[in-house]
Amino acid sequence: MTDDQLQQARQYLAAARRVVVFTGAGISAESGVPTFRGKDATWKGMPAAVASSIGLLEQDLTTAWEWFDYRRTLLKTVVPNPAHIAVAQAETRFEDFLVVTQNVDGLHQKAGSQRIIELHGNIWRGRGLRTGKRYPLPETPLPTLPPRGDHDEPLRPDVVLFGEMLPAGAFEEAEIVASRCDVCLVIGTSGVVYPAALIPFAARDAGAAVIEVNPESTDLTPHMTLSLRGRAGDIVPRLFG
Ligand code: BJW
Repeated sequence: MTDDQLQQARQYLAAARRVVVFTGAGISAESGVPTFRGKDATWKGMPAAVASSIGLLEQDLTTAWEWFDYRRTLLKTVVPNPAHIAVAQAETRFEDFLVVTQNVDGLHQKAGSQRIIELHGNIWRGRGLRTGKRYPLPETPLPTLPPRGDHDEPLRPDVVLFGEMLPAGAFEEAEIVASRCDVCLVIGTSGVVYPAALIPFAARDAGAAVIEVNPESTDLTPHMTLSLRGRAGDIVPRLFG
């Protein structure tokens, strides 16, 4: 990233009234949370994308929970990094500001962000297999797998697995807000998972400046107004203020 690129990004933000911050696993990488498509993204020999699939959950709910509770245990001690904190602190400086995250780790909330759409759910909740009722599940490791809700109903993790629908209305609301923003920051996502990856396109197609923060080039890079190469924790705090 050059100083010129950083200055341009800062100018776009200084002139903006409405901002959408679209985040993926990379924003949490510097907190110690593994990404999905990195070289170490396997568990018991399975790629993360297989462990996080509806196929595994339907076949073997206990093994699916072992994967999620393993991740919950990793996440328990993890804290927001300077990128999450800078995003949270920027919220009140704009007329309209929304975080749209693909992450299930809850770190934007921990950093203090108030307006968040979680497109892929939250790992700290369970959901009834029969009723769909949601339960907070802060304890990890869980005493029994699968955990159970009222009337002994088995719970599944309240996250969106491959092949599943996103929570009702979440994508639609994010798309509407993105299509009205002046700047969309795209932080730490490979942009390969749909429909989430359509959010930056909704912003761009409506005329917003779309600014990527990522150490690597991604599928989204050719469609960006600006791409800032580097780590979120280094770059994001320098974008605001
Ligand atoms: C840094 C950094 C640092 C590193 N700083 N950056 C259209 C076309 C093709 C396929 C489809 C399509 N529409 C739907 C599909 C199918 C499928 C899909 O997208 N497949 C593609 C992969 C091919 N989509 C779905 O199945 C979705 N559902 C759906 O479409 O429903 C409709 C339907 C229903 C039924 C039948 C048919 C249709 C649901 C997708 C759900 C995704 N779920 C997961 C798991 C969540 C639970 C869990 O946590 O386990 O969500 S998968 C995983 O990927 C997770 C993430 O949120 C998501 C995105 O990954 P992300 O965040 O981008 O992470 P990485 O690892 O890919 O990238 C990290 C980036 O960070 C990299 O670029 C690094 O360089 C960067 N980085 N360090 C900044 N320090």
